[in-house]
Amino acid sequence: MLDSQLWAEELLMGDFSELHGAILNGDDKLALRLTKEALDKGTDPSELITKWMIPAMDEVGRLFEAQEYFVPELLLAGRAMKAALEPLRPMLASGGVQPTGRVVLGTVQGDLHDIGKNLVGSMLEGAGFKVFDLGIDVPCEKFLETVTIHNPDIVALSTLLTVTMPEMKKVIDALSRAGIRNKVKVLVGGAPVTRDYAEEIGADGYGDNASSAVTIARSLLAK
Ligand code: B12
Repeated sequence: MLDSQLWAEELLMGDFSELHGAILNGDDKLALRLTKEALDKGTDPSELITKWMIPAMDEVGRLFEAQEYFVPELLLAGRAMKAALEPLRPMLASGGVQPTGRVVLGTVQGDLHDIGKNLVGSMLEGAGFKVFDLGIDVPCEKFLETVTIHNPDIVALSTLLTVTMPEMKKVIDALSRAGIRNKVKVLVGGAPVTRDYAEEIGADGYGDNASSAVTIARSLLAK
């Protein structure tokens, strides 16, 4: 391929390594500015998220495991990621379609991670779902109470910590004990969660990213 052709392709795809670096270095102001600039140039929001922003957080996780980063760096990177996602959220959620279903969403008790959950929530909203986001560190009883009040089609549970994975089963068991398990589908996800684990705890669906969350949520509604 000609050099000029390669150059043109690169230009078309955009090089947002500076945004990647801003998140990695926990610079929230720079991350926000670069995201806004990228959007002004007409960059596809999902390309920004999947090709540059999520890989930055993966790299943060790798550095944390390697003990090159510690909790303060995790916090700063998380803050920069959130800042960069802010102008993207309305775009993800602007599907403009009629409500297709109702979802109660939350990060389970003991877990404070919410960046991935928020992305899942925005994508579901973009696909026309009405989302009740209960936030982070949500006790099992709160999920139960909200399901009873809002009568959703789906309860979507997120966790990033291995130690809080059993909380997902606790929610499913509580729904069963309350006699409402057959009224609602349970969708689970988050980095340590696997399809096998989802099956093992009796969840109805599992997704490993925000767009698969939408596909699976739609297929659960069709069942
Ligand atoms: C940022 C971060 C933090 C921030 C969180 C800020 C925030 N507001 O969320 C802070 C600093 C608070 C934090 C704290 C801790 N963290 Co932390 N953190 C991370 C980090 C670097 C990035 C997470 C992230 O945002 N990823 C980007 C998003 C977009 O991806 P995601 O969350 O995986 O979500 C996607 C999918 O999983 C999926 N998904 C997510 N939820 C759902 C739900 C459904 C229903 C579906 C279908 C899909 C789905 O779709 C999402 C979008 O594509 C990860 C490393 C990593 N690479 O994951 C460690 C990581 C998760 N943290 C870790 C640890 C150990 C901790 C601490 C215990 C550290 C400490 N010693 O204090 C504490 C725990 C605090 C607590 N009680 O929760 C470990 C967990 C290890 C484990 N398996 O248990 C990790 C993996 C780092 C590591 N490699 O060791 N952390």
